Formats: sequence, structure tokens, C-alpha cells
Amino acid sequence: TFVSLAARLADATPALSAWISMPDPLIAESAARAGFDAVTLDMQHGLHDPVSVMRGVAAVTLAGQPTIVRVPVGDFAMASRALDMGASAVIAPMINSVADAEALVAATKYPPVGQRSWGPTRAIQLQGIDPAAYLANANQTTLAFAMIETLAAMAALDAILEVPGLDAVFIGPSDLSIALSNGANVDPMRIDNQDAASAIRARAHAAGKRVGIFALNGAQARLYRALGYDFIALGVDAAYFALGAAAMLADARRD
Ligand code: 3PY
Ligand code: MG
Repeated sequence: TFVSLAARLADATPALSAWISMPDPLIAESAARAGFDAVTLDMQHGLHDPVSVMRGVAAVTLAGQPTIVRVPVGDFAMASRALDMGASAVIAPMINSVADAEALVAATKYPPVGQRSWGPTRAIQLQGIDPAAYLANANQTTLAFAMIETLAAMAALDAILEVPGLDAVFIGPSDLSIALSNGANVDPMRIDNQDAASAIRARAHAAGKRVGIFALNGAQARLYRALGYDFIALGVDAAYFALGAAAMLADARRD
């Protein structure tokens, strides 16, 4: 049976999501079966394209997990298409203004909240519901995450949080650390960067929004769990493979 990210967050907070760059659906399905609470397919920096997203969402859904799609920068049409393909949330990078946040909501919510165009054929197939039920529930069961990862986004944060229909924010700690150091370094764990992320989290929670963040490894994810994030994306598929291979080889070569 279909599980949306909204439903998963209601009973597993924080949800820990896999982060998948490799476009074969087998990779996404393997992550779904490995114990993550959700699977995110990355079109911004990862290799996913619209066809691989369609296949990946199906594989993850049939394995019983919610799928999230991070779309490319400014590609709000793809945000609609990801939901049409059955994703239960989208993450939009580089949301730097109220206009960006409004464009995200317009693409991902049906009227009267937004202007999402009708065509969720694949989502309806995968979720096993009828079109009327999909229309009645989609604005609640699909989530739009605005990525906050620039100085402009931090400056506009309170206004972005007031955009009707925006469900959640997702902090990009690497880009944020580059912005806060004026390009000097990329270091998500820098104290000033963690302070900025915590301030974003507190303001978003005060506005009633869910807050997600990206963790490079298990130690970072543990920190974010303790801090009260709702949704934590953990690592990346290439690292799961490399770490698993290294651990197995080391075990094999032990005397
Ligand atoms: C960032 O940290 O900038 C991200 O976009 C996380 O993937
Ligand atoms: Mg980023």
C-alpha cells in the first residue's frame, strides 16, 4: 500500500531519507529496501532525468516507501511532473525570494492554493486511488520543500515562510556555508553555519513548517536528530556503495 511522506512524518520523525544520484531504478529500490524511511532522487546534482524519476518513483513506491524528488534549480515544471509520476514530495533548490516560493507552490498545489495542472495518471495508478480522491487529497498529502541555502533566502526567510501553501523548508548546509564564508570554504559543521541553520529551523518551526536538512554522514544525522529536525537526508548512494565495499573488503582481508 502507498505511504506518503506526510504519513511517514506523522509516525516516524525524524524521517531518514536515502539520497540517490544514480539513475537506475534498481539503486532507488535497493535504498527503499535497506531500511530508510524515504528515498530522495536527485535531479539537481545527481544523474536523474524525467524518465529515470518515473522509473525510480515506481520502484520505491512498490517497495513500500515514499519518494521525494529534488528538481533542478528553477525547474518548477519538473516539480509538477515529479508529483504526476507519484512522488509524494519535491525539494526545490535555491529558493531565494517570495517569488521563487510562490512559483514552487503554484507548480505543486491545485487551485485554489496554486495552479498545478491536472495529469497525475501515473500517481493515480501507483497509489491505487481514483482521480476524485487524488484531487481531494493531493494538496495535503504531497509536500513542497523550499531549499534555504543562500544569504538572499535567509534575508527573505520570514516572508518566504508566509507564502500560503508552502509546507516545509530544507536547509542546504553546504551551499549555506559557502555563502556565509563569502566563498572561502565549504564546511557544513562550521559553528557560524550551524548557528544559521538552527536559526532557520527555529523560525520555520515557529511558522508551523516542517524542517529538513542534508547530513553527510551518520554523526551529522545524529546531531540533527537531537536538534529536532523533522526530515534528514543522509549521505549519498556513491558513499553507501564505497563504505559498504570498504567494510566488506577489510573484513575479508582480516587475518
Ligand atoms: C547543500 O548542502 O547545499 C545541499 O544542497 C544539500 O544537498
Ligand atoms: Mg545546495
